[in-house]
Amino acid sequence: MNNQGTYAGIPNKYGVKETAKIVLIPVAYDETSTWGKGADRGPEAFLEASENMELYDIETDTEVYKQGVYLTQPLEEYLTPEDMVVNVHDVVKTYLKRGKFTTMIGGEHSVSIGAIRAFNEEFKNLSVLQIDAHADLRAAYEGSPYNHACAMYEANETTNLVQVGIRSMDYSERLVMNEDNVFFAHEMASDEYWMDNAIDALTENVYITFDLDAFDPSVLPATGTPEPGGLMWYETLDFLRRVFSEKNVVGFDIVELCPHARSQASNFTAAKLYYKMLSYKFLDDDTSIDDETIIKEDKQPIRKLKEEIYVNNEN
Ligand SMILES: [Mn+2]
Repeated sequence: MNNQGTYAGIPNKYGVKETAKIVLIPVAYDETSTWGKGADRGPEAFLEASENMELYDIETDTEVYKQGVYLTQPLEEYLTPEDMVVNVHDVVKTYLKRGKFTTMIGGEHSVSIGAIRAFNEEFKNLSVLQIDAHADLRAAYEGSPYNHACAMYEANETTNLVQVGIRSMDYSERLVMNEDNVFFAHEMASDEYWMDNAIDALTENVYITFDLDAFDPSVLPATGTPEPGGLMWYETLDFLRRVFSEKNVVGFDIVELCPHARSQASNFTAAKLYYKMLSYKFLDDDTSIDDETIIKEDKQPIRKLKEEIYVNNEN
């Protein structure tokens, strides 16, 4: 990834490290994906789409970027998966120590391992809410415990893991899974109480790891391992808004955006999801519109999307 401007092209004064309440860490990493490669290009496509997104949120009547969003340099170019996990842990920990609301855009799902480790050290009785098509509970895969298929193994051992949207796994994962905390997609389709029950399964402090393949492929096709029968847009927003309102969400990540030239809408879906989650988090803080701030502040110049973001566009 190249050196970059502010998140979403927000005015510089809202992107200052010292004063921003929110930190966004791009992790451009894709070493272990087994099928569709390209999640390392996810952060750049996400940031480009974010720059082309309106910053006023109609539903909440807020402009959450005014809380300040500091965009860090991208984390990338690791020699080993272990190096990646250790570095993500250290960087996330640095911002948690500074009291920042710390968020991350991946990258493949293994980028969450180090982040969850850092949050679990900083927050008592942490729940991890994993929204995902896949259980990701293997202890090791293709020789590594840091494969994306193992992204939640450690969280399952060390936190209260709640899994939502699951519709693909190996039988062996069922043996380590806490099924009271699992909301399978085929059950969610016919259970009108799944949101209540999932929220009841969470403790007060919640870290959300959102794998974009949780969405139905009709909502977001550009992901490394798509699965049919996923979450729709508005039910996802309903659920997230409830989680943010009823629990103390301490941070989150969004992973597995795998940009594709023929489905650029996916980049915008990921960008909007991120902004919605911030809007829900800071709903009670004052970023509502008042007439004195209505004078439009100029956004930064918009970057042009480079062709090389797309790796799967041969056909
Ligand atoms: Mn997944």
